[in-house]
Amino acid sequence: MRPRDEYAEPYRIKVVEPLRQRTREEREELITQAGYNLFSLRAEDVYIDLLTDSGTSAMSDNQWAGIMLGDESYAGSKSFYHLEESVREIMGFRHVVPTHQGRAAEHILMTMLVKPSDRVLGNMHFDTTEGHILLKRATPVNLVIEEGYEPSILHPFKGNIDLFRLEEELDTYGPEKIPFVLITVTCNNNGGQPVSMANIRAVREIASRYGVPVFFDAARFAENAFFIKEREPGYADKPVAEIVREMFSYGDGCTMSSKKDGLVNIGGLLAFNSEGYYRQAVQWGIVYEGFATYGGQAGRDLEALSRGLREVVDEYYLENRIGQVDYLARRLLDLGIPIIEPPGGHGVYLDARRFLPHIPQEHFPAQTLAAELYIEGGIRGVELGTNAFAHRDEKTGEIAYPRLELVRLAIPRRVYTDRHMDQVARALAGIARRKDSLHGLRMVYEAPVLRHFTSRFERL
Ligand code: P70
Repeated sequence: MRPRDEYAEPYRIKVVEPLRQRTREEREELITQAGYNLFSLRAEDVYIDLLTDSGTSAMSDNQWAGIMLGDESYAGSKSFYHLEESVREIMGFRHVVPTHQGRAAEHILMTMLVKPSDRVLGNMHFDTTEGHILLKRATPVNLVIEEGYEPSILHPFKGNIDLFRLEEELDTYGPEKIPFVLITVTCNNNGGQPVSMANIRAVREIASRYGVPVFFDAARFAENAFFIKEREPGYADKPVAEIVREMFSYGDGCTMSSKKDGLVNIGGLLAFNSEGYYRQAVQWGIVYEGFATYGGQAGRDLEALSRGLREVVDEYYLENRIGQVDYLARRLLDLGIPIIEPPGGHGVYLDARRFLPHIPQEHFPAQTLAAELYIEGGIRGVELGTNAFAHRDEKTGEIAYPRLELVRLAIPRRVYTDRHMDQVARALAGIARRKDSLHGLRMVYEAPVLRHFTSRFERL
């Protein structure tokens, strides 16, 4: 990756969407009305929206042209065949089944292969994946290496699977109880951390010895491949496109939310090498999603995705993308603001525990920081801490707090410039100056499940 000041964005801007920043007084009022929960804000009241990198990408002129050329035929759409060609060329999988989102692809994969009391192994299953595994009354097992849980340990591949634990699981439970291993690239839940090629290859080799297939959650596959090129010995001179094909060559297929590295605003897919898996997926796809050649998407969406998959492996695009995340991370580190290091592929994760050490977990330090970031700069991130992950024991009423109190600043692809990143840094510097006056929040409403989307707070 070249230093950030040696190049500019590898695109120019053809369409713009105006942004307005509410005044500080308005923001104070709006966040109070929203119960200090950023999900309850209207998007137009947000100045820089870093809630998610999912479905928020800016499409290229070539993708927009594809929208006009989308073939809306129910069966055998030309756009489906374009997508199939892209998946074959870019990912190397023979068969593709479109779905309306990533979680729908997970639903189909789990319905095909997971039985009650199975164990589904992975580095760290994403929340929706975990949900679908639990719905099959199976157990999600996270085997990420120990370094993956440590915010300040500098390890180049914090998404790697602990191979010793993998082998132990396979040895204890065997292929009767383990339907497959799922490698999530990059590993979202610990900061968008990459998985190395050596680790992927070793997982494949070990799983094969036990006759267990390997799948990918490919939401951010191109970002993972770029990190391999940057950080793994032997890959510096290999084109990212080749690295992507090698990664997927160790898998039997994948699920994918195309709202991330598909560079589109909606959609997902399943892809396989084997005809057997493909037939099974189509069978369930038809029931839940739609016919095999559209799967809950419009033809134009398939067309845009077929083009996005080709654009996302462009190395100038990836250098600029990952370079922007890195740029924000460096600015924050220079200001002494604690973040997960090294930064991952799709965002910067603030460590609220170290930033606001005087606020105990019961007073929601990460939620406090997220709300203050809105007040200070009109910036919206997402809390990944006590609000999202604390568990209350049904019997004792005791609360188990999560290990990490994070605020994720996810960066949409091709949307904001470094000057927007500078505003994020400026807002955090402003909070740092007055942080001792913050006292945390008290929860005044919570829903029985997935409370963080609708919970409400008051300032302490
Ligand atoms: C995100 C979104 C979605 C996702 C993922 C991986 C590795 C599958 C999916 C599901 C979700 C989100 C979180 C907070 C706020 C808004 C949105 N990740 N696998 O931002 O895909 O959404 O298409 O069903 O990251 O990380 P889909």
